[in-house]
Amino acid sequence: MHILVINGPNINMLGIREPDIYGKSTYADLCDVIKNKADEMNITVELFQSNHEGSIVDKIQEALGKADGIVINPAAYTHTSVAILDALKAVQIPTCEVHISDVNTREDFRKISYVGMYAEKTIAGYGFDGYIMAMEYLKEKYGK
Ligand code: CA2
Repeated sequence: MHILVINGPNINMLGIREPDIYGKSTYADLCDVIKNKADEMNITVELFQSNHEGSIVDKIQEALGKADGIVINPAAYTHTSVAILDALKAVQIPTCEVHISDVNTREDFRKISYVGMYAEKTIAGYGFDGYIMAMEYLKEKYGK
């Protein structure tokens, strides 16, 4: 099984600011956690981070026929991007949405998720563990 893990804008800044919300670990730490878990689960992962909406759309389109599942933290684009929603709908790859923080207990604008209108599962507020939970969900449901 092959899973594409996408992280959106500013996730590359993890550990540098706002540790009270997003923790002290860095994006490199997050990548290590995901890669180690993927090895343990006997699945392959590709990690992609971008600050650009169009690059994320391109990556989702390129996943067609390659990825069996997508784990995505669209970051701020969660709350704004119809383009990312449409790309996910176009490729029809099983998708889990992840948020490090609990978006439902923060500002009202973070309660709206366009990606959540396609994702079959949303995991929020579990820190980096949310990515692992999403991989486990996809493996259990679609693993081969
Ligand atoms: O909780 C999450 O994972 C979010 O997707 C993170 C986004 C935020 O816009 C979403 O509402 C919830 C923010 C990405 C990281 O932003 C940073 C900002 C400053 C320092 C480090 C990271």
